Amino acid sequence: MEKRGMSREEIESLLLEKKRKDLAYDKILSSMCTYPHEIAAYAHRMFLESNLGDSGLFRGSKEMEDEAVRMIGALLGNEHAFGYISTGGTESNIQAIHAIRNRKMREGLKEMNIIVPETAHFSFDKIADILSIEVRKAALDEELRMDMNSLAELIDDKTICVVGIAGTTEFGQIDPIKEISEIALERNIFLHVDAAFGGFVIPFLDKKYEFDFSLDGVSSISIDPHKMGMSTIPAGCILFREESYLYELAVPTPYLTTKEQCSLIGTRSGASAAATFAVLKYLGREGLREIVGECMRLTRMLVSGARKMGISPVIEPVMNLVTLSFPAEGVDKVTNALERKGWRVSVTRSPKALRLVIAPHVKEETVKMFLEDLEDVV
Ligand code: 0PR
Repeated sequence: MEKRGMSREEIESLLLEKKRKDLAYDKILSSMCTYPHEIAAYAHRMFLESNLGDSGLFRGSKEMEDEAVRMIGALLGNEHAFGYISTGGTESNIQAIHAIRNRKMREGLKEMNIIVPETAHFSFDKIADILSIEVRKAALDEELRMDMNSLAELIDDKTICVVGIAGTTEFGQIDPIKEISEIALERNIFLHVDAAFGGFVIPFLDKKYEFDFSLDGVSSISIDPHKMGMSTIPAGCILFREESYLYELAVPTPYLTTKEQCSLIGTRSGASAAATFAVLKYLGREGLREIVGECMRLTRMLVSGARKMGISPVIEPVMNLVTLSFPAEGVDKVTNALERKGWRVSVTRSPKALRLVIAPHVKEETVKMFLEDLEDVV
């Protein structure tokens, strides 16, 4: 830091210079995040100083957080679920496993494991590390969903949790949550559903999937307003069916206005809670349905365009995420050529494929331009 500060004008021009180096979302086809809705940005700015870590000081913000949690719970089949607005899918996943780990630890279990599908997000590798818990990876079926036989083989008396993914990071696939829920109930195992990406999509698809609290075996869900919920970053949400699990996370907070904290983070943004509250109130279910409808229309347009060039998707897209197969080594070549044309795309691990997320910032024009460039490249 310099001894003397700079002028306002100098800072503004510095900021602009940096802003120009950030990419605009326009040609980004690799991101689950998008431009926040205008009303979310407005609410975020209004509550910039609000700290939900000491929520007794920010009662309005706390009310908005509670109401956002209630609205999201209702969307996921249980308006009486318990939880809070987190920093995103990673924190929500950590806290779900943390809660059941604490419960089992208190009951005296020493060694524990959880089972996730091979497609699980890398936040579960962080969980293995932070919580010192074994994370077993179940194989996938042909449609890249968790394979139920593999799951059954991995479960033992030290299994405290099974994780199903509703909207996998790489393929946008939905695990057979109903079947997993039945096993979870039968074996009395906690079931966490990672719907960080899919939570704001699946309820609005034409095809119906059972994945939420309407299934009795589902114990907790993570869902991210800062992905398909059109809120600002950072906004995730963790929900538990039973309040007692949330309180497994409680730490006493002497000298604060509240008696305890259940969040992983101490000082935390009331602004994102306000943004989430505002955008969900503004859009309502119809608004969210329209956004998902348009993303799915463009997803189908992209897939049919690719098919006309003889390129097939790895799986028939379930959500607004497309993975395209190419012959060996083709994926890297295509990716590099697309990047040279200004596109930002990503590549899946196994099977290796070109991955495209049709987030709400992707417009019909964008898809047409992309298809032209793809045709050029192949
Ligand atoms: N669970 C699932 C199913 C996810 O897809 C993600 C993130 C998480 C959990 C973790 O969420 P947070 O990143 O909010 O903690 N999925 C995206 C991904 O890894 C995140 C992302 C978004 C990455 C935009 C890049 C990007 O440009 O692909």
